[in-house]
Amino acid sequence: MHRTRTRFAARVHRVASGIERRGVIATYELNDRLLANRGSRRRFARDRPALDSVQQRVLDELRREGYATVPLSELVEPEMWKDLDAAGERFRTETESELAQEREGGESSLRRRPGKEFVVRKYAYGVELGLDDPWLRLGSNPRLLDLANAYLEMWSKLEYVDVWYTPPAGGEDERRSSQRWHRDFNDRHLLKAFLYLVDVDEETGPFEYVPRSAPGGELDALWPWRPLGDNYPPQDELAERVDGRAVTFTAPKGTLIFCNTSGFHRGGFATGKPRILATFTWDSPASLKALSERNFAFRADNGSGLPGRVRYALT
Ligand SMILES: O=C(O)CCC(=O)C(=O)O
Repeated sequence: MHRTRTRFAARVHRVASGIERRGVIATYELNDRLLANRGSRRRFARDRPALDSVQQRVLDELRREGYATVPLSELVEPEMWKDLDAAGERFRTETESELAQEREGGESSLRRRPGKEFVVRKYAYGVELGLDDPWLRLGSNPRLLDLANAYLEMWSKLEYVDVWYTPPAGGEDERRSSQRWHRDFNDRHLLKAFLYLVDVDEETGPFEYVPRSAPGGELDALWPWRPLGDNYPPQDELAERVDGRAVTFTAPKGTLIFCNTSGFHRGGFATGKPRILATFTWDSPASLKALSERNFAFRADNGSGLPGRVRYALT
């Protein structure tokens, strides 16, 4: 009897989660084709950003390969990079002092996410950020936002802003979660940026990417992106199919990597040195309606003077 009831409960659970999945997928597709994204495409089409030659070069490469890199100082005022560099150093010092406390068995307030404990995060989820935050300012900076919008061909939403500290893994550790090849679940209209805050070499867990694997690219049929799809393929099979075409981003501090991470990517398997980076995600309003959740709430202290596309990205 008990056995029968357990089986019955498992079946109910399976059917219920199947229905829930179908509901999430339908909500996403409806918002992509008809509802939320239609309005954001219209807004973009009414007022297309004029890109300068640096932005245009990045956009062309993104469209062709799914990624592009640029020194941040070519995109924003040198003063802004100086402030971010200093803020990155402060995060490093605070994190390293708390990590030392943890090693000695003391309490720490370091933020980590279940399932991806190897990354220490400045914000994780549930923070309130205003434009006094240098990282939010960068994620909503019109030079970056115009690029994201031009790539996605819509007014995008800034979904995620954070700074990550990844200590070197222990000698016995194997690659876990995002250290393994995967497609991001967030959206088919997706752009991420990673700003290296330290020099990243092979021992620092560089970001890696399979060019042209995002939806619409030559390799998009390899375990294709689907809403709520299975986004971690068998790793050996993927490596075989990719056949050495993956790019490894070893690069100096201050490098900004733009990337459509609905294509295959992995990274953060630091072996010898800690990796510190800031990361940003822009995606479509449909994603926020169905597939993803913003990690911050925008505090609009004096937001009334914001350009429309910046306010849209943050709210
Ligand atoms: O840490 C990395 O280099 C990869 C991160 C990643 O997979 C992601 O942000 O989706």
